Amino acid sequence: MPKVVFYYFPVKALGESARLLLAYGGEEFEDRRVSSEDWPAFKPKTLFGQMPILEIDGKQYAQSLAISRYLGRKYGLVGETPEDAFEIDQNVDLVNDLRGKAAAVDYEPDEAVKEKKYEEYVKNVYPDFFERLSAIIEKNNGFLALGKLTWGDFVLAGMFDYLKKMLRMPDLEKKYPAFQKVIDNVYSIPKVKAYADAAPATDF
Ligand SMILES: N[C@@H](CCC(=O)N[C@@H](CS)C(=O)NCC(=O)O)C(=O)O
Repeated sequence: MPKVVFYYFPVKALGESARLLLAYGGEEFEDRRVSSEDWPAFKPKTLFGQMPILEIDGKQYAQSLAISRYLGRKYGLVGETPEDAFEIDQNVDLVNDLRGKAAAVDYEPDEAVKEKKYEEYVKNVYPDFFERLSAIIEKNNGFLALGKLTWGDFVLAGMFDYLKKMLRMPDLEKKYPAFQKVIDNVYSIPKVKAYADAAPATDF
């Protein structure tokens, strides 16, 4: 059996999707939550100077979406055809675009610029993403693509708390109930639920 170690900060954010997928796959893995104090020493030892990192028998793999896509392929969550895989990728990229917009606001160092940008995005940027993603999920019976469970659902469910924090919308799934359907479809899977129930509590 390969030795699998997953490295990320002690939050869900960009790492939880892989943790949930590893749990879904019934993979024995070491869930290494690297503290911000330990990160500077570990950073130079990582492939791209970033986490998450998936390590399999000592070989490192980087980039959260590539990791989730790989695990999805491994566990039969990529559909049947290249076009199926494309549909998942495009919808995951849309979710990731929303994350990128929210991050551009949340990580803006200048407070005045940040607040201005936030107001602008709340009015002119975020609603379009919410409407599009909700329509996609409704059309797909509560999933992100293909009308069934794919690795894309794990990406959305895994980063949802992080998204809400950056969007400053703690009730996003109440305003757009489609998101809750994806979350329920992922977290109701027994192996995923068992992992999530036992995992350390984190805010996002
Ligand atoms: N595109 C990369 C982004 C990874 C990333 O930004 N990681 C952040 C944490 S969420 C990080 O490692 N920050 C610490 C640093 O860059 O020193 C991915 O999706 O994995």
